[in-house]
Amino acid sequence: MTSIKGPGAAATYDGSGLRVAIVHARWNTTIIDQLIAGAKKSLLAAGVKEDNITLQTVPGSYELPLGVQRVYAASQLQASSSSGEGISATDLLSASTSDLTQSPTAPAAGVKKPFDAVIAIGVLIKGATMHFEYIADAVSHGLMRVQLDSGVPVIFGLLTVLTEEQGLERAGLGKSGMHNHGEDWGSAAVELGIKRREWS
Ligand code: DLZ
Repeated sequence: MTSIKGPGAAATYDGSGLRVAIVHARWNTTIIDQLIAGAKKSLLAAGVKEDNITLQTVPGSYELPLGVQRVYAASQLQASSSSGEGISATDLLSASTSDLTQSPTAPAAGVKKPFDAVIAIGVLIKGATMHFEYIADAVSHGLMRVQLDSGVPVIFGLLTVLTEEQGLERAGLGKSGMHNHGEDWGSAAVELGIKRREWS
């Protein structure tokens, strides 16, 4: 019997005008790398230009909410400045909370606009202590908070798995033939990036 689980029939969205950031943790890299590849595959398939996909890393999943918040704030700052250069440490540090809540404005010619969506990717694997539960809870709430406070779609790419095998399966590296969940996250970023504009 085929499973009824999953995101439902795929709709097609034109991502050619979108800018997307992927902020990922470095713990459990084998799984993370595959999830990033899956997300990028869907973004590119939807027409998002390679140039408009930015990768940023943080040490572990616990750092994801801050990473997403600062990367998005820095992109807003760049859009309102005239330089349009890549995200610098100075941009990240100087972006204020008010930068996060500004409504999107048209950037000057040649300047990159703020990200239309951010995908947060991390892999938490349960250990012998309560560490997993605390981080999973904090990161889930933190990412939702950034999303609702800023208005930018934050795609929840945090795997909270009980075993390494469960993580490998969800990255499409297992024996069961389960698909790479990163692909779903790329598609979700495109859909929400487009819909966010319609909802603005
Ligand atoms: C410390 C830790 C542990 C034990 N496990 C994971 C994990 O499975 N996945 C992950 O992304 N990060 C883990 N970390 C690191 C924390 O997320 C965080 O980076 C550190 O506690 C420093 O704040």
